[in-house]
Amino acid sequence: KILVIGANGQIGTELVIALRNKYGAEQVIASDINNPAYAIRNSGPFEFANVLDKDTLHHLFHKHEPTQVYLLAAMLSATGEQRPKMAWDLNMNGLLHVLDLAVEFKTAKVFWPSSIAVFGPNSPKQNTPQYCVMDPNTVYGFSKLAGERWCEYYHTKHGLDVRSIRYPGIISWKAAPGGGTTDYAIHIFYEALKTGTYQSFLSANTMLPMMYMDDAIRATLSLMDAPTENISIRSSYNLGGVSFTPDELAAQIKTQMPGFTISYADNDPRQAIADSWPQSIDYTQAHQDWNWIPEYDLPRMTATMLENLKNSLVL
Ligand code: VAH
Repeated sequence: KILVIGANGQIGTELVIALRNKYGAEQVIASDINNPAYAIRNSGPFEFANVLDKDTLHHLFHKHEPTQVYLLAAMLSATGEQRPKMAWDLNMNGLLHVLDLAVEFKTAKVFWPSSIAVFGPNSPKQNTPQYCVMDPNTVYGFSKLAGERWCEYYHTKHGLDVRSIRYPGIISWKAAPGGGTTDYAIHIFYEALKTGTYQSFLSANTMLPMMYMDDAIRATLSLMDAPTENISIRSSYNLGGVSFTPDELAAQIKTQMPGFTISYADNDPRQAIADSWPQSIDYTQAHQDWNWIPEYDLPRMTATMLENLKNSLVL
């Protein structure tokens, strides 16, 4: 069995779908603190779980004896700055509960997402390397940095096969994002189709590392399928896709929707968060260890997002 904790989230929803396609629906237990989202409600088993309630989690591990666990429950960067202590508690103690239970129940593999938010104002901005100065100044960022240290520690001290990816901003349409700084690059597509215009909360030239969800899911499954001897990074792998600015994204949308217009709000608190992050990521290690190559560039991502949103019910 495979247990996905945080199944209702932006990534969790699509991981459940991908894992059910790969292993069979009945093999993948989706769990979350809230009711299952539409996309996963009728496609396989679901369990309520609050990742901070270790007793409930213990019961789930005992009942299902998962061979793999994917922990996606977390509070993202923007929301984390509004509720810093809750973000720290959820992101840190949720991970520690899962690491402890995975050791206790001898779970074969654990996946835990980190983020390019682990880099900070003094990290190199271009082609940010796997190892460099990391001074994240958001609770989300340093909770992910501390989480990486815990993952490596549980691998070293307990032999736990825990694997992790520093996701860039992820663009998708199947499930809404929750409180991220990069979410402008999702909202823009909904607004383009609904109203033909979008006011970006990040400034025109804010360059950020991004990735279309299908690439992110493929990277995750590639990492988890790789032979353990190929895994040279037990903190978290840098992962890159495509970097762009709001202005570049708007220009790409205009190639398909000539009437689309973008405007820019100023002094949104998320601007400072974005300015503390890298602009592009060096993912050499992921390429060397498990052959990572992104497949979605900006034109393909834009065309795919518009096409799917036009046909979906969410507008
Ligand atoms: C956020 N989408 O904005 C997340 C991600 C790199 C960005 O961690 O917080």
